[in-house]
This record gives sequence, structure tokens and C-alpha cells, in this order.
Amino acid sequence: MSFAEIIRIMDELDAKLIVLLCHHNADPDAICSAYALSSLIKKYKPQAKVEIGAAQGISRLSKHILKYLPITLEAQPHIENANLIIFLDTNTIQQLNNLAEKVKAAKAPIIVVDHHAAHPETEKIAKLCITDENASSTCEIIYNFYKQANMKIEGNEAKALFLGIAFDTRHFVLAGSSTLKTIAELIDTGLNAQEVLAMLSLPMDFSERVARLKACRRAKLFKIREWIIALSHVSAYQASAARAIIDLGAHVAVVAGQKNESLEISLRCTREFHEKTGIHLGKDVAKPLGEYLKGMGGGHATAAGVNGVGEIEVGLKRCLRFLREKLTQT
Ligand SMILES: [Mn+2]
Repeated sequence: MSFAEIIRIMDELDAKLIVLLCHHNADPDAICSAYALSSLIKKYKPQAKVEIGAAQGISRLSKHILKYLPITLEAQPHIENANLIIFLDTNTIQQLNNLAEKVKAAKAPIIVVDHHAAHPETEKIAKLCITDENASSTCEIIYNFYKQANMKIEGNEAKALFLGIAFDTRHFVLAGSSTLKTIAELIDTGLNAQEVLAMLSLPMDFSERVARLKACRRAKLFKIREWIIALSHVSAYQASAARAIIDLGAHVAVVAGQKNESLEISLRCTREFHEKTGIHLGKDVAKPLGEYLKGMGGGHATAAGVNGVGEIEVGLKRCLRFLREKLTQT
């Protein structure tokens, strides 16, 4: 399975409009792989129009990257007129959110390019799935397309692929030997690794810095068994503040904020806390806390959030109680 097959399908269809789609809240791997693939397609089909669309916008970090790379995103990609649709970094149609209905209604064949295993439902609707679970990122797969096509990669495309790989490997921590070789080859094209890597750091607003520092100063610490739990409050940037408190050394950080009647709470914990206690912040703490606060709560094992109504003090106290109950059960 390779880029040659994509070209063959484009030739068969005499494709004039090709729409590349990224998952909702598209991350740097998604937008950068779409950008590099669009450039590669244009080299083969200079007459064809290639659009890149992302369901319900892109992530904050992706927006930041757009300041450095000339990636054009269509708010309303012309899915209905497309001759070919290609999903990037996206393995289910549900990840396309608001664009899913249009894709379902479209007549164009679908190709999936992803480093996650193809979902059985997606395999049914796709004409071709190019998936490689050994690839670090979708960008690495696109890099291999360039190699297969014997196309030189340089300039902005090289930067884009470098960024996507750096992001998905958490700045190379998760990169294996073949990924690092790819990275070395990208650096050999002449890109400045330090300079490009810096594009992945979001500049922090002044108000965010103040919010994080205030939340740390106000934190109340509790020790339950061997775990340090920090409760705090700040009127904005609760999630960022909770991350800051974890970085400082707490195992669990809960940061609340009140706006008028509504109460927002962000929860974070270390991976170690989740693994050793089995506590899932989203299911075990945020969900019941959301119900208690007459709102909603949920999230991941180590990062969760709650929206509800009530006083900060009440929300934090109840949260501590849920944690204490869970910790004394295990
Ligand atoms: Mn990815």
C-alpha cells in the first residue's frame, strides 16, 4: 500500500477536486500531514484543486503553527463536489463531527491515511486504508510517500513533517530508531531543528502566568495515604493552573473557578497516581462531582473537568471527599 495507489485512484477518477480532512480540534500531526500531502498531490496533479478541512476548527497549538507555515484551511470544504476524499490522522467518521453528515452523503471515494489501526466501520466505507501502526505519526507516513514517489522534500513541507512527528512523539520521547532516522533526514534538508521545535511551544499570556502563580500560592495541601492532593481556586485558566501544580510536585491538583453562578473545576493527576490507585479522574471523580453540582463532569484518567453550580468551597470539599473515599477503598 503506497502513494502510487493514491495516484492510480486519482487518475482513474480524473480527480479535479480532492478534499483532505482532519479530525476535530485538529492537532499539528493532522494539519501538517494534510499540508505536506496536498503539496505532494499538487506536484503530480498541478491542475487539480486540493482543499484541507478540519472538523470544528483546529487546536490552539495548530493555530499557532499557522503563523509560521502557509497552510490554508477551508472552513467549509466542498465535500459535496469532491472527486476524492482523504482522511488524515482520522480513523472514524465520528471524529469529523460537523462534517460527518456531508461525508456520508458524498459520492466520492474515501481514502484513509493514519497511524492508528483502521476502525472496522471505516474500512467498510473506505476505498483504501493506508494505515501503519508502526509509524509514529501520520506525518511519518507522508514522509514515506515522498520517498516512494522519489520526490525531494524541503522547505515548509520538511518543517511541517518535522513538527507533526515531534508533536506526536512528545518531542521524540516516544520515537523509535526509524522515526529518528526520518528526523535526521529532515534535518539534513536544511531545517533548523531548534528553531522549528520552538514553534511547538505556545507563548503564555501574562494573565495565564498570573493565574498559575496565584493558584499555586492559594493551594491547600492534603495528604491521604502517600498522596499529595492540592486544592485551589482561580478565576481563569483553571486547567493550566492544575497542570502547573502537578509540575510542582502534587499528585492530584483540583482547581476551581467561579463565574457568576457557574462553577468550573479542573482536575489533573500524575500517571503514577492513576496507575497505582486505579482511580480514573473522569469516571470516578469528575462524573459524580458534576452530578452533585447539578452539572456535568467527565474526562480522561489523568485529566478531567466539571461544570456545575455552587460555591467554590463546597465543590472542592466534595471533590476531596470523593478522592478520600476512593483512596480508602483501594
Ligand atoms: Mn497523529
